Amino acid sequence: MSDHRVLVPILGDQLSHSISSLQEPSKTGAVVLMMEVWDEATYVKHHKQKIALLFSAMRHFAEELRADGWVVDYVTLDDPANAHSFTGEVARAVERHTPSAIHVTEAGEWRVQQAIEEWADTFACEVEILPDTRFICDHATFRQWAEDRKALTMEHFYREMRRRTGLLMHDDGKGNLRPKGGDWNFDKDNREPPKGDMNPPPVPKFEPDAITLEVMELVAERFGDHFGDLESFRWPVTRADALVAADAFFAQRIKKFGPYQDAMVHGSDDLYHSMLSTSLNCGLLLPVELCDRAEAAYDAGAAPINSVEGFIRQIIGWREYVRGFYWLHMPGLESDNELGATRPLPEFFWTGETDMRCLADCIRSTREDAHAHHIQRLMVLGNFCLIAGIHPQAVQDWYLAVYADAYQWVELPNVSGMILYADGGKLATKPYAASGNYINKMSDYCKECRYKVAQKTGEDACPFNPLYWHFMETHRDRLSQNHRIGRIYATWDRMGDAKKRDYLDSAEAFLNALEPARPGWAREAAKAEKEAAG
Ligand code: FAD
Ligand code: DLZ
Ligand code: SF4
Repeated sequence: MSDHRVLVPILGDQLSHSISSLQEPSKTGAVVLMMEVWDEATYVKHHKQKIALLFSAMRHFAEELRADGWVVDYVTLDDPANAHSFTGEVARAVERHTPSAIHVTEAGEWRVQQAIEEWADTFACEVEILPDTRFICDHATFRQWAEDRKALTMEHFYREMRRRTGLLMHDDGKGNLRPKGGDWNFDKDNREPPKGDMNPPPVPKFEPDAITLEVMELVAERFGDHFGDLESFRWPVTRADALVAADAFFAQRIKKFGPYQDAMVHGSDDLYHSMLSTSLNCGLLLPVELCDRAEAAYDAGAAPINSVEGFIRQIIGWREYVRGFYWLHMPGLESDNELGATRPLPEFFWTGETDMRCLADCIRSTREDAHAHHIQRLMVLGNFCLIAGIHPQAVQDWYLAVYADAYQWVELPNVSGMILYADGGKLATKPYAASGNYINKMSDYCKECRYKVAQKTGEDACPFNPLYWHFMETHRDRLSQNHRIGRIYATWDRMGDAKKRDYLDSAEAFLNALEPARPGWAREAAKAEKEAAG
């Protein structure tokens, strides 16, 4: 029997030395359990780089813990006795170590949390589930904030988080806490279209070390049929590397992060974005430390307020808000489909083979880097899924599978709420539907596209144009009542019947020609494979 009495399972997105489960037990009285498990790697068929990122970061983190004096029991995927699931592996570890207690930090995802909550009944030891203190807002606080409100407006939540953390706040000399820069929100200054001579400084890339190379070999062998390129893997996999990436962002790119936040340039995935979400979401970096650094850049005069406020808003505003929203609305959020969308995801979301240059480029960067930046996810890929009426679960599975930063708590509110309006407007007050005009204004995509952005109908028209009006017409009953979007129907009605018919026919011709994704990519395929394997 082992002397170690507390078992501390650390999940793949809990790779922070400050994680709550590591704070209480003494190093000599604990065994840390880390598990590479088949079920987590395949419940959707994650991008190869996402699996490589997590396995490599987990292996590096285990080494760091050992160097720090912890006893770590690390189960690799190719362990012949691997039980394939978190609960199965904890059961094996309980047999090996006979702990008197399990201390675990709450899971990021609802599905995993359900499993953890059953451990107290499954195992003959005490199970303590600790809060994830890396987030600023705990579940109870978000619930309380949401309880008294009719609308869950992100901006109101964000201001509370500013007051609570003191980030970008100062005393006005009369004892009042005021936002730095004189305003709470500078979003209006963050909508510059791209310029030809932007030249963003390059994002640091990290050559795979021996651990990463070994993991990449494993991923190529075991997950070769998953979406995405593997050889181009260059993500940070340790805190030290993630700090190098953060240093580069704060030294070189944050200055222009704000103005070009919504810009899109063909062939350029990162522009002035931080590219830190993969490190943040698995725990290599912490949200508050990044916000502190952004504020320090502002205080030192090294970055303007619109960039710094925009960055901090994404993190203590949107990131915290979507997490609270997710836990408030799960499990229903997963199956919400307010607009009754039924179309399967098109095959080109996996192959990138489409003449729509904007979509092809976003899918290219998704395949090459397991990343696309926010406005690509929202206004190109997401906008297409919304106005083409793609089934929410197909869209959720795609986003969850293809991005290296995707975990359901952050992916689902963005997909169901922000892009698809599948939650019926709980998150966004109106659907973010747009024609080709928006993409043309904010990108250089349209100039060389086979479709003509200025053409409204017919075979050469930018498909976003007829799809936009087709979507508006399809959901007229509901959307004409929406005060933020309803007025658009006056424009539609002024077009007259023939023009309207033209739009609707063009959209239907385009939609009818879409090839649905072949089975094999997403959740259904993973389920069928698991059943076939017994
Ligand atoms: P930056 O542009 O540098 O932004 C800084 C940070 O702000 C990000 O690292 C991220 O932590 C946070 N952030 C920004 N926007 C959001 C947002 N809407 N929700 C939550 N956090 C935000 N982000 C994820 O981390 N995981 C996801 O699975 C994910 N899925 C998305 C799906 C859709 C449909 C949309 C529209 C957005 C999604 N986002 C997701 C948000 C955003 O696109 C990514 O966080 C961002 O592109 C990551 O790149 P970055 O680190 O360079 O971000
Ligand atoms: C995403 C993922 C993958 C691919 N693999 C593992 C794994 O093998 N072991 C692990 O501990 N976590 C993994 N994860 C993350 C989990 O699926 C899940 O997203 C987090 O535990 C949050 O609940
Ligand atoms: Fe995309 Fe339309 Fe522009 Fe082509 S013309 S790049 S399809 S928005």
